Amino acid sequence: MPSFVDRPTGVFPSVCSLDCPDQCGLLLHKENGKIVKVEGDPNHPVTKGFICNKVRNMTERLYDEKRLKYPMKRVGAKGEGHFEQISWNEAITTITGKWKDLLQTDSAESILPYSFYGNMGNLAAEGMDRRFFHRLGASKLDRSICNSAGAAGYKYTMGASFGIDPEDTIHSKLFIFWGINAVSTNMHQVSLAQQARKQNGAKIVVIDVHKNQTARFADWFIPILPGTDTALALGLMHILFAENMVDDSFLDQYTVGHEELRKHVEQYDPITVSSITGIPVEDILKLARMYGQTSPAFLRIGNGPQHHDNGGMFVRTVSCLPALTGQWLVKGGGAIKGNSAYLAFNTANLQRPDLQQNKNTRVINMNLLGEALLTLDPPIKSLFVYGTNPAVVAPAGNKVRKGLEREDLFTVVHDLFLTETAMYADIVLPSTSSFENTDFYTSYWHHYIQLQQPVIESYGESKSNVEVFRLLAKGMGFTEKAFEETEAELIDQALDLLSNPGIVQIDFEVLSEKQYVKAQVEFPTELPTPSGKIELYSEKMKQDGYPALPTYIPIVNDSVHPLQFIAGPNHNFLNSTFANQKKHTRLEKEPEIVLNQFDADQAGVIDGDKVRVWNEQGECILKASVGENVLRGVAVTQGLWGADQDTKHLVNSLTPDRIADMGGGATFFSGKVSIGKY
Ligand SMILES: Nc1nc2c(c(=O)[nH]1)N[C@H]1C(S)=C(S)[C@@H](COP(=O)(O)OP(=O)(O)OC[C@H]3O[C@@H](n4cnc5c(=O)[nH]c(N)nc54)[C@H](O)[C@@H]3O)O[C@H]1N2
Ligand SMILES: Nc1nc2c(c(=O)[nH]1)N[C@H]1C(S)=C(S)[C@@H](COP(=O)(O)OP(=O)(O)OC[C@H]3O[C@@H](n4cnc5c(=O)[nH]c(N)nc54)[C@H](O)[C@@H]3O)O[C@H]1N2
Ligand code: SF4
Ligand SMILES: [Mo]
Repeated sequence: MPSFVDRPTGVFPSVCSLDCPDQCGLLLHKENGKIVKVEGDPNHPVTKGFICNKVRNMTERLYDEKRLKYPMKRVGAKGEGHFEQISWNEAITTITGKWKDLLQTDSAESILPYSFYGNMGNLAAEGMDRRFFHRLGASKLDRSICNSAGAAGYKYTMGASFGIDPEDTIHSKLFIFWGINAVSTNMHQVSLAQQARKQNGAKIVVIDVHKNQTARFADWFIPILPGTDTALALGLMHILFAENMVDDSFLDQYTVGHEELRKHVEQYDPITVSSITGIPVEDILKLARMYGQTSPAFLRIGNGPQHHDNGGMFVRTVSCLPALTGQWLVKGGGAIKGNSAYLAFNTANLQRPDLQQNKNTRVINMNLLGEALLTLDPPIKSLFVYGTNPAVVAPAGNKVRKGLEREDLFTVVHDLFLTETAMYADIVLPSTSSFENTDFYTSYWHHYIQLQQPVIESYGESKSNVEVFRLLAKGMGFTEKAFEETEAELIDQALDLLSNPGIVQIDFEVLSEKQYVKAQVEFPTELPTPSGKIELYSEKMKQDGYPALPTYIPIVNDSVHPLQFIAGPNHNFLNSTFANQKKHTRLEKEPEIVLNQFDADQAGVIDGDKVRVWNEQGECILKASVGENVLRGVAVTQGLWGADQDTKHLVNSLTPDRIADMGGGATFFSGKVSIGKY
């Protein structure tokens, strides 16, 4: 059987490689060697043939004339965007030559890899690259930009990222979407909720700082003040205990510390919680009773509230709720924050930490990129960026861009496009798209492992991440077999993990035959917490310097600026991906700032005005959308617009690079701004 690449025409199975929980099964329609249509795979058991508009329009991106075709070197000033074609040989020789010099003059620690999940393929995102940088002895990156505060918080309560199987939520009678804009960011969870609404009369509640697309689809939208969700969760606990809506036998059998918690939450009475959260007392009571009396009740815990100073504690707290009501034992009840622990694979086999030259190498938090480039001593002298676009997505963007301007910094960017970050590179390398690679994918929401085999030829001279790191290893003179292994071998090594019996039957061959396989996994009977139970009280937290019981700690408020600035993602982009495709930007029109009528009046701004948004870090110019879609004191914008359109659209010029309470997480949403008519 010829490979998919060798067959110029046909329909081929694939998987979406974007950083999205749904990880849809796809069908790629090919004519004359080109992909002409991207569709959902109707046989995929969870995503069932439905995909988002972003990816239905993927061919616009795949064959965008702006795609990088060959390696280039910089000929103009950093950030100016003047480059000249070079060969792969020259590119690899230049990079490895520079790095060999740095190993002499400085140390391997002067080199920093900077990557994220632009392609969720495990080999692309955390495979050969890790092997290479381990062997090199480079500084390590703490990849904390997305969900690390929340993951750390969830771990204190539940031990690891175990939630319920989303396929079970079809049985749920109550869906609480808490700080997640699921219509845009987890559309198949919304389809399941919609089905449950039809079949069981399920109710859908959205708790958010913004009346977003998901709030409009909900039965009940509860607006809340930013960063106060922990107080709301504690207030719900107060009522659940006070009105005897808790499951005592579940608490006795499966949890630690419920008596302490019962006492502790007495202070979070509805009046106190209302004054913190901005939610009327009667709504707090109504929500607690709805949650306490509906079964199955499902919580979808989003990424939004954990992008605050107190984000770890929020997730730690909210994930105690299903234990109070015993919902974990009801099919369709419980919660999902993330489900990555079910599909845990053998990262040691894949990433080979045994190759590490320097086990004590420094670790740099990716949220502090600007700070690190500008102030670290010994300095970072070389940066290798792949699968991420920090000039747009990293917090404190003006610092990041200033750091990237450093003349003595040797920057390499591997991407499909000349991104805002690549504009600062000394060497730019073209990347294949995921449809050109072999890789395996593990969703962090559903329980399926999926395979991608190359469907089309590599675009121009582009190369995959795996290939690039193989070439760099060769250029550095690394001779270990680890750098020669094939993609199929890497996949087999990664899926070989006896401690996760749910995946043992899955390997490259099985995946090639079936395309997607559901891991045979179940909610663990003993959780990986110190006690093996759900820790309402956590001794471990106490040791780590946190309150042992869930506690509301307000976000930092040391700013003179009046408005809490929430700059989240939008519907038609995937972070900054697609912000450079015309079709996608046309659908989004232009970046807006959503204001409350009261705040707009105060600033003399009317709907549709161009607004200057500023703080001590920088400024943006956004279009005002005035009304009642946010509470007073809150300003929301959506979309990581690029500099392509206008450098005054870079919303991370305004976001703080403070580090969240847990996991080294980002605090994108805890910043403040002022506004005025432009
Ligand atoms: N279309 C699309 N889909 C995506 C992405 C994308 O860019 N576009 N990005 C992907 C990635 S990497 C991720 S991490 C996920 C993120 O997807 P989500 O989990 O949906 O997270 P966010 O969109 O960051 O924020 C969710 C909601 O939290 C709200 N929020 C902010 N602060 C607070 C608060 O203090 N309390 C409450 N209750 N709500 C608050 C925001 O208004 C927003 O509506 O989506 C993934 N999917
Ligand atoms: N203000 C604000 N900032 C945010 C957020 C927010 O809500 N608000 N969200 C944050 C979150 S949750 C996240 S996860 C980050 C995400 O931020 P990023 O990880 O930077 O995600 P993208 O912007 O999608 O950029 C991914 C890049 O990887 C490239 N790429 C795709 N596939 C490959 C490949 O196979 N190889 C290589 N070498 N490159 C590839 C794409 O072309 C693209 O340029 O942004 C964060 N930034
Ligand atoms: S971005 Fe999400 S919803 Fe869209 S196709 Fe990919 S996995 Fe599916
Ligand atoms: Mo993310």
